[in-house]
Amino acid sequence: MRIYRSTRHTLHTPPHEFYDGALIPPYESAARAEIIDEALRTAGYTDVYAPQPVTRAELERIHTTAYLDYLASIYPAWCAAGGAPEAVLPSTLAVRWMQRRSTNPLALAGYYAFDLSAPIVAGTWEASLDAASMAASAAYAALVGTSLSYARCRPPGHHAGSDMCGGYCYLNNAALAADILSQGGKVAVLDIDIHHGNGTQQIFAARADVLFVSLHGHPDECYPYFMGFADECGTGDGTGTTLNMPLSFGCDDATYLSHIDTALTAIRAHGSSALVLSAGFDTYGGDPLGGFALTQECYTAIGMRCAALGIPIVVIQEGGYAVAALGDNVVALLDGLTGRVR
Ligand code: SP5
Ligand code: ZN
Repeated sequence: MRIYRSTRHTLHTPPHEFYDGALIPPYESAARAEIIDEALRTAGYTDVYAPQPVTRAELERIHTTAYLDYLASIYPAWCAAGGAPEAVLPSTLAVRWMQRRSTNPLALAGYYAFDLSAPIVAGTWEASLDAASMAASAAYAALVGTSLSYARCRPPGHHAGSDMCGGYCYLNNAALAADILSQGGKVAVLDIDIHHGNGTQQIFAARADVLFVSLHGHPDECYPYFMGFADECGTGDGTGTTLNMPLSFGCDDATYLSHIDTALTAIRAHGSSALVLSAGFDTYGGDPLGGFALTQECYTAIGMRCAALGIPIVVIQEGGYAVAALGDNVVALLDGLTGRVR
């Protein structure tokens, strides 16, 4: 198993996030990556690779040119326009019947975001590019025969749509990996973060060659609230290749694994030749941003079931905010995927 990682994520260290009315220290922190790296080392997962830089052309297959230009340039423009240097974090969002694009940097921040959970600082673009590069490198490795890779992406990506950031996400790492893998045939994305992968769903909504399957907290009670319902099935050519499985808070291992089995049946039926596992661990019992009750053992069980597909797997790190348990939970998933018994 290959591990892709780097230390450039530390360039993305926002001072705060806006959370249900308050500015708080960010849940999505560098400590998350550090505890994962330490747990992988301790567990003997040491086949570590540095990513090759993702190209602009690869990114433009899933994100718009204007959005990429925005991410690359907004921080200094925001500061020059009088925005607080602490972070680009908009006060006004473009929503429904007010969506005219502005050229004012203070307004653009509200045009390219769907929430206030994606603050941009000086190093956010560089860190996001590095995370995307890990996902792309892992996908290319799979295309030439690597059966399993884990991209320790930070910042995460599954909330980022073609032209919007949100939910700690800027570039959609899992979508990038899936798009690259689609050069080799049909691909499935299985999203197991507790939050619906709204960005990934939007990017692939109209594509029949990429199946998007998500298990997540029901939108009635769980972020991102406005998407992820069971009746969203895809659009146009992609009708039938989006499968949402919203689950109630309190979900336990047995309930979760029965839905994983349903997801894997759909992936087999699609004829996918590779799997992207959008792996969030905020389903863990006690996660401060979660509401499910999964145990560490459940991640091993998920991994074993995915491995039984018998196709190459690229694991993309998404959420997980019970930091003390995060490293062990990642190792548990990888143990299941590799068939390693401890
Ligand atoms: C990648 C990822 O996991 N992003 C998650 C972003 C969550 N953003 C804020 C969620 C606010 C929900 N408030 C629920 C209170 C639970 N105690
Ligand atoms: Zn999440």
